[in-house]
Amino acid sequence: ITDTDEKAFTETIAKDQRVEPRDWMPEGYRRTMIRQIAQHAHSEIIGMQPEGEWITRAPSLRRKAILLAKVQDEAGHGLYLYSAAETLGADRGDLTRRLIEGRQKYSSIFNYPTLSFADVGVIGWLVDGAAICNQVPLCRSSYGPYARAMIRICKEESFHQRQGYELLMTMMRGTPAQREMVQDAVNRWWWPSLMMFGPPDDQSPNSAQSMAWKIKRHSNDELRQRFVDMSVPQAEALGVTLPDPELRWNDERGHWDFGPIDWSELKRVISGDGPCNALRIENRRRADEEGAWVREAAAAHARRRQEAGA
Ligand code: FAQ
Repeated sequence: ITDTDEKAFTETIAKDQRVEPRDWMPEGYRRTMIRQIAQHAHSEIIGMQPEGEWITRAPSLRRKAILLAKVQDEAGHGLYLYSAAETLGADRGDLTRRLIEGRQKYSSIFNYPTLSFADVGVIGWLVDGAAICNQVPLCRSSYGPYARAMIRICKEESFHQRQGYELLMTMMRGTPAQREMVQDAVNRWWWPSLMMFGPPDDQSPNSAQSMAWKIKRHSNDELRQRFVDMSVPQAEALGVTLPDPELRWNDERGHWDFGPIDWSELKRVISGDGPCNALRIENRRRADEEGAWVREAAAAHARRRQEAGA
């Protein structure tokens, strides 16, 4: 490391320019970026499971085609993000191993079960909605490959959110039983969606450094509030009740106040003890094992082509 390296990095951040793979960066910055990008990639890949369970049970060919496309998009986001992690020197196979061995995290939200088809709609509306709130500012994140990946991913997430909302609108126009399914799904997913934004600011160990490095542009609580403010009118338009008796408009703050979040639940789910953690990881481990021969064959093919060309 030279003084010039360090100065160039500091200037890049100060001028709101992008750090690129070839640039010198502090080890802590590299580690933080790999951690966040890997967690994000793992979330996309594990996140295929809750909705994927409904592909064979979708109520119509149209809904099946839509859901299949959405889950496929999530796979695409995951692979795209693993590529971004590789630009920092991470190895994709190693990241997957760390996930399977419980040494790297993925979003808490994907450890909840999908009990009815309304859950597919609510995941689109609330989970993709929360993901967009969190990810739009990441399009201006300081690490170039991550910021650029976010632009494309956010476009697809917006489509995902709309499909979820449209699905719920359709169900809300249906029978009383369908409306009840939607309300039940909203009741189960609302609080876990608020937890997606991470611990409160005063208990978020990574925030200060990530904000200084302009990896994060807003705090966890700011983005959570933005999500609540956005979701309340959408719930009204849909005709569902959000399961929080303390939700009320605060004229002074210009925001919706909401009730306390059960942070012990987030801790439990992050530490591996959520309703579906074991199942999600077991499925991922099996998929990794069953796909091993494909990866070996692809590597052998690439090797042979390279030898033939040389
Ligand atoms: N779940 O100090 P902080 C999607 C961890 S969207 C699990 O505040 P940070 C799309 C955190 O990693 C979901 N772990 O951390 C989709 C840290 O642990 P570590 C993915 C959580 O990084 C939709 C510790 O707690 N999106 O997949 C959670 O500054 C539908 C302390 O927290 C992203 O990953 C949690 N909810 O802020 C797919 C977005 N919250 O590593 C399919 C990018 C916190 O120190 C279907 N990530 N932790 O051991 C971020 O913006 C940030 O990493 C935060 C956390 C905001 C998640």
